[in-house]
Amino acid sequence: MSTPKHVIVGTAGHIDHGKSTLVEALTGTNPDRLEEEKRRGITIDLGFAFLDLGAARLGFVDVPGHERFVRNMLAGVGGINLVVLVIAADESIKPQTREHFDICRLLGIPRGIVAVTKSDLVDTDVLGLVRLEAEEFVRDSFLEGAPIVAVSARTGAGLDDLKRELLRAAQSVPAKDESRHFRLPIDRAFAMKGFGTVVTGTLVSGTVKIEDEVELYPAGRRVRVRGLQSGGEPVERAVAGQRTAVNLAGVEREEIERGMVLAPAGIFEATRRLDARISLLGSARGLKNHARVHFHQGTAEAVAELVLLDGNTTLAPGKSALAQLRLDKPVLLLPGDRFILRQFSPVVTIGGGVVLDARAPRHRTGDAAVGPFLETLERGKSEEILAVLASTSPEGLSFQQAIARTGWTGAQVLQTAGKLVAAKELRAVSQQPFVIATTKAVAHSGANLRKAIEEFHRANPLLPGIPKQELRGRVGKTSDEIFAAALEDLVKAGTVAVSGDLVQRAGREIALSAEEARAKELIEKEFERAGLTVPSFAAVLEKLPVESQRAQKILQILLREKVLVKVAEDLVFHRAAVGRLRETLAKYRKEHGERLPIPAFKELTGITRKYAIPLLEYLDRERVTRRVGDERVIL
Ligand SMILES: Nc1nc2c(ncn2[C@@H]2O[C@H](COP(=O)(O)OP(=O)(O)O)[C@@H](O)[C@H]2O)c(=O)[nH]1
Ligand SMILES: [Mg+2]
Repeated sequence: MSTPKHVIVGTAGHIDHGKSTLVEALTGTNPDRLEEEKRRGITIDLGFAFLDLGAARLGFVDVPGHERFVRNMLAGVGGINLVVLVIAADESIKPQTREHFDICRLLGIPRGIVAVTKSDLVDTDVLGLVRLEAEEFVRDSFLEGAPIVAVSARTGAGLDDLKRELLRAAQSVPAKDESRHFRLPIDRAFAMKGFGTVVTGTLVSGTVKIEDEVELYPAGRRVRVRGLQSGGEPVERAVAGQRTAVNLAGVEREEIERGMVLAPAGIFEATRRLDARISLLGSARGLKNHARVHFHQGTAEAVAELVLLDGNTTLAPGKSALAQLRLDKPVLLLPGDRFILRQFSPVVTIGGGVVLDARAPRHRTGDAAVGPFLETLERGKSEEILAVLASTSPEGLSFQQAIARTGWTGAQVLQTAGKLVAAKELRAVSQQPFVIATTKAVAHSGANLRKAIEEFHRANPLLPGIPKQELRGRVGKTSDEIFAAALEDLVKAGTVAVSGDLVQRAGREIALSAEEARAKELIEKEFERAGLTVPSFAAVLEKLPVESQRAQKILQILLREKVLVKVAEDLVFHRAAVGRLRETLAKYRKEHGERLPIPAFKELTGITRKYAIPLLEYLDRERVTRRVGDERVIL
């Protein structure tokens, strides 16, 4: 037998229209769980119940109908994929029928069924009329053409029909996606004796299993999943589309509140600023730029300031616009999340929207790039979305950042990046960590790099090249990864050469002026003539036709060309002298054996102790000799 499909069914409709009674009639569970609810006979908070239909397991979220409790309704309705819109036959459509229905439309709930309840209270004529009204009411919405089932919880009439329709709808409704990142918006938290902290919610995507380490957003707390229940049963693993209770280790009940979200640890970041497409209900008043509104997403709610991004001062009823929402507290949001907006006061539902950028920057007024950018996020293919995110990240986009910005899985990011790299739009500028950047950004950085190298050569004609670190500093705002890729490109293209730590224009020869060339010759001669009794450099400089700074550079050139050999700081020999010394030592070894006392060395070379020691140390480093006690051994 295949595993049953898990579907969350929500009720919606006006108070006293029989929602809770219907859930009880279907499932046997009275969803009014609070004492106060039982006593007052109304649903204040969310109630839960389950119905097993074989091929589908339905988790019911029974929401309150009273206008004062719409915010509780919103906390429950966020995770549902099937709605039962309840309309009492004796009252037909009432204010919260409309408001709940608006909310379902704004949240993009894909499917539903209309239940005309309390059919026992009216005759067939009235029932027919209410049916017509219901049909009319849902025209041009996701419920157009949906089954309308008359039921009575009192007589049981129509309940089997309703179950049949529920099963049919459950089978065809798109399943919540198990392969996506795990997210569980918390709707309740309580402490259970012997267990500790338990939270419940609808698992809206992904899966979670016992022992997983998860994060409590926005608190940023890492917590461990100690136990799991779904559908009232203990399970090892819960999957998207299930009502889920999670027993958490490492956190107190008091630290948790409705609106927090459990999600994978260390990937996401809660946000206080988001860009979105919002739409205003036709029944709402116009919404002014910078208006304050109530924001509801998942089980979270916040007060938001709304900034219209199209430059208009008002959003007209029935219209949609791009807007930035600035929240009074952080909420974990991902692109594609739907939310509801309610008027600040009096509190009524006025519209909703969909998150386009959950990590939105502040925009400059009249920034013309914002609209097209958000429209790409809204409607673009995944390649377009990743490309536009990379192009607005001058430092490149890391794998982690790409996941956090898109909400995609790692596999989806890699696949999309792969396509863009193949199309040469993006470059993987680093594999470890994986960082992508636009080909344009790398080329731009390359151009800056060449310019900086040229400038360096112009300013320092006698230096072979610019140290990498200095070059990195000169090319300005780019990441190490883009810099490295750009440099590699230039080397591959044969434009630039790197030797050791130095970067230079490829094929560059140091051009010396006649005077400098003459100075170079003089320096070399002076050292060659001196042999091992080298002059001080200052003494050599005095005789030169160039000033000392240039002479220093010429000395560097001679060292690089290995004409001169640096033995110690301020102690330089001509290579011929060193060569002769090696020969002398080889000869000595043949004649006197390998042992070489220091006085013998001094005698042999005719140099003072001041030079003898650094020279011997140099020979040790060069493995011509080796120190043994006070003596040297010639190798
Ligand atoms: N006659 C009749 N009364 C019903 C039926 N279903 C619910 N009721 C009554 O309607 C009232 C409100 O029901 P309830 O389920 O609490 O409504 P809710 O506010 O929509 O959850 C209660 O007194 C119920 O007993 C029905 O099918 N027939
Ligand atoms: Mg109720």
